[in-house]
Amino acid sequence: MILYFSPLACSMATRIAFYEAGVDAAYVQVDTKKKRTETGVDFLTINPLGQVPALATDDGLTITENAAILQYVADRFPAARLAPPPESAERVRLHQWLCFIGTELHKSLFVALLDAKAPADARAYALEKETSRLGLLEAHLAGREFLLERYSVADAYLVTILNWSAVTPVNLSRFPAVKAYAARLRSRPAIARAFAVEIALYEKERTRELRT
Ligand SMILES: N[C@@H](CCC(=O)N[C@@H](CS)C(=O)NCC(=O)O)C(=O)O
Repeated sequence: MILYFSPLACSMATRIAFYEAGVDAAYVQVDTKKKRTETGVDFLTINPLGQVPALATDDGLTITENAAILQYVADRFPAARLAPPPESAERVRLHQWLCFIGTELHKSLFVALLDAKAPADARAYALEKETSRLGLLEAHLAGREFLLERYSVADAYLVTILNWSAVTPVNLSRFPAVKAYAARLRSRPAIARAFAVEIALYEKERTRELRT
């Protein structure tokens, strides 16, 4: 299995899922600005949108979209218990949280704040979503360890996205349960390992960009 990723991007959630499941996947780094893989392949031939993550499976599928990839990985390696059983009520909740993270947090709140080329109005509009979106999460996470009854791929995705608050005006101090959750999850071995690997790759990429 090959994960096409970019350091510290949303694709890190799938790396975390692989580490949790003890899967020996291959990782191919993508320059999402140039749309090329580190091996020189035109990434648009793999994902026409040029976005990570993309997952090439051993049986010949290419899957895009975090919600689909994360559930595929969880179902492919059920012993790791990264998702509730298919068709259970908890599985519906997992799907709900994956969609919430992907649309309400990742796209609505964070994308404009991470894009240096986004107009000031777009950034302000995005930041207006902070109170309602993170407020909902705050109410849900107060007194809970994970998004669901137990750890799942939704937590891997959420901790990846919340990390972006460090480089945006999103202020987690206003949401103490969310802040504590993110700090707690970051000490989970698979998550700490994924962060260590991807921070090193991110810094390497930045150094290379500054030199060129
Ligand atoms: N809807 C996609 C969005 C993926 C996405 O936005 N990926 C970002 C990195 S976090 C990306 O590749 N951005 C580069 C681009 O949009 O050109 C998903 O949920 O997987």
